[in-house]
Amino acid sequence: MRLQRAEQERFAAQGFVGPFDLCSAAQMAVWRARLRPLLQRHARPPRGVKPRSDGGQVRVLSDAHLYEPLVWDLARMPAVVERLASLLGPDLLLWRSVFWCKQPGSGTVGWHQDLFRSEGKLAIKTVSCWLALVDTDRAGGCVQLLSGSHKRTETALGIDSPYATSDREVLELPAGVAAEDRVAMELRAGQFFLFDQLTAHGSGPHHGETERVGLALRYVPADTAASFQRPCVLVRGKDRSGRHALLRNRPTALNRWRFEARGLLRRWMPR
Ligand SMILES: O=C(O)CCC(=O)C(=O)O
Repeated sequence: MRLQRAEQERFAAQGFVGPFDLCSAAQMAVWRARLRPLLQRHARPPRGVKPRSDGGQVRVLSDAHLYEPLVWDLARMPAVVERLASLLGPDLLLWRSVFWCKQPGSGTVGWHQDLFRSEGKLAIKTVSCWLALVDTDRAGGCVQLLSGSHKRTETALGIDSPYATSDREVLELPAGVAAEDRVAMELRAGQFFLFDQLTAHGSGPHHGETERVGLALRYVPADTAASFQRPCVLVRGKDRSGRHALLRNRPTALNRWRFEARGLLRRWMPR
């Protein structure tokens, strides 16, 4: 399940690699049905985005792995974690998760790089896994990536926002990016891809008929110099530094109330 050499080379050249299979579409339908109540109850428009009265909304739910055992289980699956180990080394932490739910009629998630910072520095070397909970194609607002963009800055790419959702009907190519560098990552339910935090990505408007749902899981090598304000989950190997606060046991819903009580969920997560 490790990445083949050619896949590692593709990741280095493009800034992403996939799709890979986590499970069958039928198995993912079971996961999705079990996760549906969580998303119905807790997914919200990203911070700064007004709820739309006509539906057609992008909704997110951050860090459910800290209190929802099913997300914790998905994030630790060998199909994901073993491939990540080929890129990030043997000791791995999960430090963040985000469900991305796009209702039919929702607009774009604009091009952005995930510039994760620790104490102001770009110190969090993250590789994300984006897992499809439903089939997602170009018409249904699948994630699109700019091949090779992890080697360029946002300014060089001509994209101006760290992150934005909008009602726009098209996800236009930034000026100066060649059309062949744009890749629409169409996935069937149960598939995933891996991408570097610096790879520019976004998603187009959703013209499909059912909600498009994906789970982005963000991983770092355990020896990262970054410090996190929330506990991480050790998904492989050891935290040899002993520096990180770890959530050691499979979580329970009670954790949600613990984190909320400490006000951490709201203060720490930007989306
Ligand atoms: O799912 C999407 O439409 C956007 C995903 C994204 O921006 C991310 O995972 O960082």
